[in-house]
Amino acid sequence: MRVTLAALLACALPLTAAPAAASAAPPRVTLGSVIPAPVSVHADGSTFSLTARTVIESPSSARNVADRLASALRPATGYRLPIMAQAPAGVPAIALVPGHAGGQLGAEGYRLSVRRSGVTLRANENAGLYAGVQTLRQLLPAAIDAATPQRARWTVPGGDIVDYPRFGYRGAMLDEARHFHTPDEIKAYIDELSRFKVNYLHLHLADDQGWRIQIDSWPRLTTVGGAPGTGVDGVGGGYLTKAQYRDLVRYAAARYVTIVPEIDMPGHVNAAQVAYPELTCDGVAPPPRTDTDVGYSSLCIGKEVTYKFVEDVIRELAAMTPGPYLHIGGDEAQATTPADYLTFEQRVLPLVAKYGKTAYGWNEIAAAPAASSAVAQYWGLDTSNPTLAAAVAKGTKVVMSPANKAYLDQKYDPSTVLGLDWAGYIEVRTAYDWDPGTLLSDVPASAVLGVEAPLWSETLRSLDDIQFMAFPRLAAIAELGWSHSHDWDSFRARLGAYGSRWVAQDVNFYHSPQIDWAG
Ligand code: NGO
Repeated sequence: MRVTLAALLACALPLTAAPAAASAAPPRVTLGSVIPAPVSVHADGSTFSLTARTVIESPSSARNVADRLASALRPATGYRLPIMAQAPAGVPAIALVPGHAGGQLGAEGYRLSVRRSGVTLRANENAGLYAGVQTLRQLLPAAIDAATPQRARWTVPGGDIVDYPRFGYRGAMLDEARHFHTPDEIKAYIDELSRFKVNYLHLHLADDQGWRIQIDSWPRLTTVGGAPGTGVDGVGGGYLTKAQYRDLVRYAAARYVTIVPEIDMPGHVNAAQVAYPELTCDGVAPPPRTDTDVGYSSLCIGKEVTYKFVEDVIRELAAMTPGPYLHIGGDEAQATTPADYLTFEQRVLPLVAKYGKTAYGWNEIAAAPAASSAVAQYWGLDTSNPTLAAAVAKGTKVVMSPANKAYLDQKYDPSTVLGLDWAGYIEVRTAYDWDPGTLLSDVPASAVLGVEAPLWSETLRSLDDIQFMAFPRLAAIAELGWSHSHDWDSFRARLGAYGSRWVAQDVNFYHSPQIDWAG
């Protein structure tokens, strides 16, 4: 069922007649109607009303969060919501209180208290205040997400929430190489994923079809590798300039999202070799590729120029990436012999550390001893992986992206037009019903940094396409990363209510038949 904005807004109007049918009733927002599920929720039966008199109280140190909160609430309410250091006596406030919120909350946790007289949000760090703001947004009626003023009663259910994440790494990945997505599209995706407290965005910036990030010392990577027509089926093309990348890093950081750049190697390098034929063993440029085959290209492991190229790329990427991780791919190196693969990884993994970053790669890197100080991203279909387990015993950390559960590019069911199906169909429940800490029987939960939901874009061109595949499954993966509890019936009910928020934001999403979409 497609919920229309008109139906949704009708639900939010206080003066409408009784709903015509039960299915048209507005989802009742309770203190627990939040995705991801908070650690503890105690409703007290009171209600806070956001009105034209409400102010946002914030010290200057939390100004960024206050600005984000105000800009989230102003469009639909039409209220001024001024930000001030101290609310005048008797004026209802949403107060942001950074610092000294208790060790249990860590950097990203928060305490939200909603009373009739006002709302108080406490956290140790601004990241925690921002997480709390996302919770508060979900406690208002869904019409709060509309872009223009709505006539509604803006109430928040009263009580207390204490919340902090299960895992420190909660990621999403977007493939910029198969089809390029513009900075504005990436920003729109960041806006949506940060609502679910996702805190890392991994950008897959190079593959066989295209190269999507400016590297000054190798300019043809983008002038050739990012030229028009360098997408799957010859559609699209484009690349991020350094200025655009830095702007994205800043935009993400203002939403407490850290960018993780990936250059895939030693395989998935056809676009680089088209631009620079010296990166092949015979020095002959291969033809450009716009099909979706994998596993046919390899850097030339025995040539010194390979390592000059790799080091230049790593150095330039590290210099514009404040986050801790730099992803060097390493998957599907079928065109590299196993011995060459080890030679390559033993030399390249330490280069990432040389430029001050933690090396991160697909789980194949676990075969190399140098991966003991790296992070390996598990993308397999199995419930054990001896090579990864052996690396973990020596120190490798793991991010879980099992392709048959966490891959957002896989079709929901056989009728899904977009997407691939090599890992199986992934309906919402399949995306939700697993535990990142225990899925791999030979990897202890203590080695798992968290989860990531990759979105490969062989079949995806527009933002609409991205949203349709990501939502609602990204919400499921985000809950696995954040929440300490796991309950399908509860998630299903909260997701059904959340649908009206995507409607209000005009976000395209899959109306899974597994969910009762309210509104
Ligand atoms: C695989 C492959 C990618 C594909 C993707 C499609 C990994 C890590 N390597 O995942 O090149 O785009 O599947 O689902």
